[in-house]
Amino acid sequence: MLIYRGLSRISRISKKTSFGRRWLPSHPLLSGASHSAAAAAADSSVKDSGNISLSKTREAYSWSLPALHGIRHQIHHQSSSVIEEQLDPFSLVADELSILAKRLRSMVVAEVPKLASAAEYFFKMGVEGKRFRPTVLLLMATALNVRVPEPLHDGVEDALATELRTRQQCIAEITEMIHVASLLHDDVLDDADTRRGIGSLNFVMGNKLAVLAGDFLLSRACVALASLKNTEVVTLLATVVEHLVTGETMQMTTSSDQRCSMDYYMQKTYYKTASLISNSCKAIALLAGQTAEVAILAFDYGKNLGLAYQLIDDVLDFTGTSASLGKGSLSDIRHGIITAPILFAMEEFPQLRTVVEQGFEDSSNVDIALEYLGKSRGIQKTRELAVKHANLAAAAIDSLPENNDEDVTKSRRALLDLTHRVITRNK
Ligand code: GRG
Repeated sequence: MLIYRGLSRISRISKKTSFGRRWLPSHPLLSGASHSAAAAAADSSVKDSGNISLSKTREAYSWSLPALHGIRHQIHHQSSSVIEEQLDPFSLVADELSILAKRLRSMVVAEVPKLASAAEYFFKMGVEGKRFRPTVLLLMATALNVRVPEPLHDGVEDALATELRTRQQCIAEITEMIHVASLLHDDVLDDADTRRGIGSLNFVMGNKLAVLAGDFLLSRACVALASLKNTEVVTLLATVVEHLVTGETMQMTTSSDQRCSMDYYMQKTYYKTASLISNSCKAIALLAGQTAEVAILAFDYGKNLGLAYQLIDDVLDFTGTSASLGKGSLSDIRHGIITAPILFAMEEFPQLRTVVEQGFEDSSNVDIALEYLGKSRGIQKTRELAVKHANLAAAAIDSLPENNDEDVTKSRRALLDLTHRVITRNK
């Protein structure tokens, strides 16, 4: 599919402004036809979500998928010319990201010194993370740009465009504050000791300050949100916070059936990962005065990109940067969190369910689960599902109303490029 996609992109790009095309049929190896019923159910379950030291063992279970690697290689090869033609999505918004980073640092300044140093912790230069969300949002803002056909009075058009951009940047800032707040609380709940390559805030300053810093960031996000004076946008982002809390609670309070359900997993994944980016994309569209139809396409892009991102994250937790099973941190399974690769493996090997039900406090159960996973197509099927969602995200961009503006075209291309990067990333 991606091979074809790479080619279809090249032809699309050669036509420069034609974004109205859907992907061509899938490559058999990555085909949706091989999707299990569970994957299909998982997909439909999130359709309406908007409304809604194991070294020895690791060696033994070394897993690889040569055919898939071959394809992946071809994806890179095929699309490299495209990428050369395109600007890197992150470079496209690099200057604006620096402005955003500076503004964020000023937005999280607190009165009390301890709270100030806690709140600014992950906004300091070098520990800002991948900035995936603000990049998507700034690109989306440009991708949905509509030029006023009749120029208004001198300077008025520019002033309006500048004001809109500032309001859309504000959405990116709010999104980052909510994201970092959720990371701080998540690390407390998981008793994590590292984050973004440094000590987690709870590890460095203790749980209490980490929770308070998260609350503080949320309150600053609320103030910024209120300043936009747009109740629909306020509702979207307030719902995101509810989703984050719901997703986290779903993860920590599962019954045995829920833990083994792909529907449940996909719903939780939407709440924990995809809701923030999907609703923020929609907010960008609403602020631009776009139609409900375009706002839904923006939402669909964010939702499917977010789901693809998390599915690959779940693969990388098992494989790390290599394709060998057990090379990842195995953090999810060791914490008893069941993700897509294990759920797919369980479809092939129902006996794995007994191991899942026993839990993973006993590390030999982790070894057994890895053994089943290695014999199954769990990793491959998870990748296939991620590809499917990445393609749905790309299809949303393809369905946007035609626009010949050069900046709009570049940003839409960059958003398409991100759908590719999300599924080929290895970190
Ligand atoms: C306080 C809003 C709030 C929520 C409390 C703890 C909790 C409820 C929710 C947890 C949400 C969570 C941490 C979801 C995981 C999302 C995710 C994919 C995080 C990793 O994002 P990256 O890879 O990280 O973009 P960087 O570090 O690059 O920003």
